[in-house]
Amino acid sequence: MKLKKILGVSSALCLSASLNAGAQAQETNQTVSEQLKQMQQQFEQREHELEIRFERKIAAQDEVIHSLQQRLAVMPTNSPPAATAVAPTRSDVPDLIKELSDKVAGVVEAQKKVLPGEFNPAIGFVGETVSSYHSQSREKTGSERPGGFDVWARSLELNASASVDPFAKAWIVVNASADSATGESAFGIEEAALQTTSLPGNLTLTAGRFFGEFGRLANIHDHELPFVNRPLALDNYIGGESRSDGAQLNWLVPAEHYISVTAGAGNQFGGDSPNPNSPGNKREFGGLNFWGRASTSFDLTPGWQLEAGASGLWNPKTQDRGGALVEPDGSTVTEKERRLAGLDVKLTYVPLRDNQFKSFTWGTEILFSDNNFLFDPNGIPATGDEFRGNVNALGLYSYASYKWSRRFSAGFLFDYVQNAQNHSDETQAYSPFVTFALSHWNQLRLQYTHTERSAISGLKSDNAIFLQWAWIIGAHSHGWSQR
Ligand SMILES: [Ca+2]
Repeated sequence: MKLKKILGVSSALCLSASLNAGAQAQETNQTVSEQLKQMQQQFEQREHELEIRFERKIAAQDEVIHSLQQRLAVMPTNSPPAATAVAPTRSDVPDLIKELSDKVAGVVEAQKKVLPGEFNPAIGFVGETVSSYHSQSREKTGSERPGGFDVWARSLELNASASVDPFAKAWIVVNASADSATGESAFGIEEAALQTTSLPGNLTLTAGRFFGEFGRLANIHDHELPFVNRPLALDNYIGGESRSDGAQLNWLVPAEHYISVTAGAGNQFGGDSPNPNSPGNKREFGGLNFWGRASTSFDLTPGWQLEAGASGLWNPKTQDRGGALVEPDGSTVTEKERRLAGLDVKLTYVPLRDNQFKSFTWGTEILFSDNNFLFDPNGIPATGDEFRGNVNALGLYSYASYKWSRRFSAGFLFDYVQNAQNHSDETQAYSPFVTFALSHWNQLRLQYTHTERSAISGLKSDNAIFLQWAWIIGAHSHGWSQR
């Protein structure tokens, strides 16, 4: 049974992780206080810089005001004393007054605006190219990219973010991906959302187009993944990134321990292709997607941290997400209700000292899909042979990654997924990878992936090698943090 193999791999990863955890048990309290001290120092330094800048500005303005005052003080001595109460007799006085009032207006205007680019958002660009070799052709792997040698500008991403006002911030991410035939890259809006910053009760509302919170890696962009490709279970059950047009409310539970609870609703959940949500002629309330997540984290020792979460997604009345899928025997499967649950865990080791040079991550997510489908054995609608039924399917991914120097890290990813439409169709993949960070903004990754597919899928097993190169210019709000 394949499940046995999966559990073996997962528990081996877990065992080695917990052995390391015991060894690091002494460092914890010291680490937290050092981190806090560091944060406080950074904050104070920033505050100090701002103070200096502000003081310089004020000093410059004071100088201008002082010189204007001096000129004003000189003016009455040139005029007869009686003239001060009546209209000025000298012909150039009105001109001088106008000049002075213009200068004062200029100073007032300058005080209103501190920096010329103050209202510009922080802008950044990410370029990502994936070069690969696949041993099988596209029709045998089911991929959108060709087999053999390929170079793909997978992600060309422009992002901008700024404060809207004291109560909200906003960001936008537009992304293009090169077409395999034409090489053309058309920009599409991946995210454009507003997030409150000052709601009472530890609440944060996000609205617009954004990546909804589900599990650990569904809501991050491709180039931020800790390995080259999105886990198979996320691609199959969510449909790539967890994009939605809607709203999401987060509540940071006011307890000493970190507990975060999120709930959201939106018109879709998952990328637009290849999983478009058909809106139908008149969408019911149940035609929307509803999702939620609760997560928490624990400090096992000063260096070791455990994060755990549970997520759920429900689309009570799916029209036909992804359209009617035609099986090899001519029958069709149409999704009518979508139900997905997930459990995730991440164990990280980040030492208090030398944390730029050394770290360890073990992450696992298990997904349970239980969708309701309309099955049509003869593939011809409304002939009376159609019936409804549920399909249970299980998917998971588990990876461990170790960083041993500022630039190098390496890891292993295991993937397993049962097709959401047919759980007898199983796929497994094994991917060792090495990451070389030239700098924080420039990163190379080499990965080998062996994929095993069931005969029932009509696809073949294959071997592939990937070289991923990603770089960032300008601001980047969602950087390469430890995932
Ligand atoms: Ca039929």
